Amino acid sequence: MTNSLNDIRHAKSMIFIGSNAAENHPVSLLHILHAKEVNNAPIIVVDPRFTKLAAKATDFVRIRPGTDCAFIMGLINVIIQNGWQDKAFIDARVAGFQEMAEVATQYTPEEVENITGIPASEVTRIAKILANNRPTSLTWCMGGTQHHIGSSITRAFCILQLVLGNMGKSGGGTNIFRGHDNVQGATDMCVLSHSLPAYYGLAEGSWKHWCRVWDVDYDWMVSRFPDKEMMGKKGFTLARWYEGVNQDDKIHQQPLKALLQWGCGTNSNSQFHKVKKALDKLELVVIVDPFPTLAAAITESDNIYLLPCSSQYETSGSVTSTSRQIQWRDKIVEPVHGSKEDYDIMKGLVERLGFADKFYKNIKQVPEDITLELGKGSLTIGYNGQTPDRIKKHKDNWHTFDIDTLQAKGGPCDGEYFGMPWPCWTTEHPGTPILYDISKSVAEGGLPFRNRFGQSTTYIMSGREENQLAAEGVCNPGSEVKGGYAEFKDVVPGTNWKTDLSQETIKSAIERGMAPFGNARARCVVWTFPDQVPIHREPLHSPRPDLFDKYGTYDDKPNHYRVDTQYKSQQDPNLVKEFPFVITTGRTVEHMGGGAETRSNKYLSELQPDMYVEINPTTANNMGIREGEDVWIESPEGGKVKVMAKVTERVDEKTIFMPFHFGGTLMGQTFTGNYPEGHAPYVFGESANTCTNYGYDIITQIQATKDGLCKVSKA
Ligand SMILES: Nc1nc2c(c(=O)[nH]1)N[C@H]1C(S)=C(S)[C@@H](COP(=O)(O)OP(=O)(O)OC[C@H]3O[C@@H](n4cnc5c(=O)[nH]c(N)nc54)[C@H](O)[C@@H]3O)O[C@H]1N2
Ligand SMILES: Nc1nc2c(c(=O)[nH]1)N[C@H]1C(S)=C(S)[C@@H](COP(=O)(O)OP(=O)(O)OC[C@H]3O[C@@H](n4cnc5c(=O)[nH]c(N)nc54)[C@H](O)[C@@H]3O)O[C@H]1N2
Ligand SMILES: [Mo]
Repeated sequence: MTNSLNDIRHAKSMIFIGSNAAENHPVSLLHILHAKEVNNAPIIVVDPRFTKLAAKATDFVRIRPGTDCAFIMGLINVIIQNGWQDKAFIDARVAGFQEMAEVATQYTPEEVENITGIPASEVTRIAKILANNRPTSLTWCMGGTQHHIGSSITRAFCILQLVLGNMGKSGGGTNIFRGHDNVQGATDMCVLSHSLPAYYGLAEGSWKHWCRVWDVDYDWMVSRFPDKEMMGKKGFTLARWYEGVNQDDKIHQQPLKALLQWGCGTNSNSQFHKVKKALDKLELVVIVDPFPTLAAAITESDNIYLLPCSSQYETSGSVTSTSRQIQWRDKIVEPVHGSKEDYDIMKGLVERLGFADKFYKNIKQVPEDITLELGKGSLTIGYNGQTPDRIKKHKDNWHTFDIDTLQAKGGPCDGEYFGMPWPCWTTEHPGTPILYDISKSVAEGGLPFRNRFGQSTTYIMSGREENQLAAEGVCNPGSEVKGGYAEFKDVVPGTNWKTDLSQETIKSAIERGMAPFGNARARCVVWTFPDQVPIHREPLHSPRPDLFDKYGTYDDKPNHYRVDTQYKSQQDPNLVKEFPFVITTGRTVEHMGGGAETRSNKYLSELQPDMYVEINPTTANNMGIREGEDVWIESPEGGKVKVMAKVTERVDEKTIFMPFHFGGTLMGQTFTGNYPEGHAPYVFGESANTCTNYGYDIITQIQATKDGLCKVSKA
């Protein structure tokens, strides 16, 4: 999130695309509705469904799932054709604009209508609203990402904001409302398979950096891997761990024998029936969770251990909010029912694996020393200025911060921003409330765009050479260099701002009024991606095979996160004949994720006791289906669920929607008897993910759980 939830109060218009914040981020509505009421800011909601957020919108745009990139490129095209782009901003701070604009011309309003189902006149009308009401705050959530072109879609969102000149401005920005509590922190620590913490990647220099932070010998680290190639190779993703066992798609490493799930709902994986098959085959499954979770019930072999851990109320430590704020949590009660804190379980595991002398030798006081260690290493994102003492001071004085600006007025935190939003470069820095804002000095929380990709580039697409640094005279106030500059290095010989643990490099940059990471342009062209400029590609399983010639998918990608991944070989033009409905999935306010927590809460279970599928009344009438009756939903991958019909105009005639919070029943068989006695959730049902299709983003491997095809029939 470039801005913050609170900063949305300054928006002059808002666009939510693939976000149902009214159900999934209800607290944010406080700020969204403030902007609507006080600034008279229009709210545009782009969603295949008329959601609870759409009910608060001024403009609802119904879109066919998986076609957002075409819509956004269409908006960009209309904006440029009418000369509504922010020319000064683009000239000063954007790279690759020409190449991108050329691609956008293909997406005329009529072509956008053909692809997305949004009337051409609406495309032009929405573009005009955005042009006339700047700055716009743009929010996307999972409706934008869970597609095989999710990374192109999200890049298109960012480019739209660049074209309108809405980046680095209060009331503007790209504001991705994050998922779980502390998921921003989890992402920053990279609890993922493709990078070391803080986005350092897996290069040799990255390993050496973290070895220095952990005070672990680099050669010892190398000796832990079969070879150096494996050390630098991305691992399996959570979305496809089960391929390591089932190998329906060929894998490129040893088969998996054991699985440790630490706070994971299991039924959150697409093609869930394949997950169950893998769970049964594994030699060892360990679950660390406050609840037994579905894995415990659904696994039929006796290979499973449950390690009950405490919840957030029974532990303390630092967490990172969606607005990049670091916050301190105090323990409310001691762990109940003999559960242990996550820290204790982790320590016990590390001790038994024999690594405690390596990784725990500098951790004396838990959790303060952990926060300090991750801050010491995470220089890339400026986690070093937020010491436990400062974070606790913010918690104790939260009432001194202004709701509009997030800045403290007087008191012990005077002038600082709440939670010292990262990057917070030094222990004197106030935090960065808005990323890429050049109206303030870097020492006061301003920043330019980051220089990461060299200083000049010749585009492969056009052969044009362009300087990647910001234009002359474009910089934060007080900058010693009046214009673009490269990242800082060699202040301490042999290091750069990311690897200099003394932090002298960072300090010297700030003293000179400059950003440690340089002052560059934001890129519209990513020359290392398969689509250098975002383009539309039809969902793998699409209801529009007539578009495959022009907007087909990628070639299959072998050895992608260690798994051969299918694209073209999945895009079968005949599939729609047998599976004519588009399936999309998501959330409801009453439940959370896989539902282990909320279906174990009797009040929430009472509010939403049933698994259901949303079906349009016309579709239901044509099939003779009544509200509350059971229907079968079947996927092309062999998954099949029997669920209750919720007949509603929220969805159109070609689309169905299922929440993914249920579990306990799999293709008609119920497993709730397998929970430890007294631990089965109050309510259970089929999992939507038994019907989600094959499909993974070409860059991130996120599962395509928001588009796909299915068959619907009366049960
Ligand atoms: N109550 C509750 N709150 C939650 C969660 C929860 O489970 N329950 N989960 C948390 C987590 S982990 C996350 S990641 C966030 C997610 O928050 P959201 O992303 O808002 O949640 P979803 O309901 O999955 O999807 C949002 C919307 O995307 C729409 N959509 C589907 N396909 C498309 C498409 O192709 N294009 C567009 N434009 N829209 C599409 C869906 O109809 C849905 O209304 O919520 C967090 N908050
Ligand atoms: N079809 C479909 N599938 C989806 C999605 C979708 O929109 N549609 N969304 C995807 C997204 S965005 C997400 S984030 C995933 C979510 O999927 P999961 O993360 O698998 O789902 P949750 O149920 O939120 O799982 C969190 C688990 O953590 C446990 N937990 C809570 N607090 C603690 C704690 O302090 N310590 C430990 N150790 N455990 C704790 C909970 O009891 C729960 O079992 O689902 C993904 N899957
Ligand atoms: Mo999420």
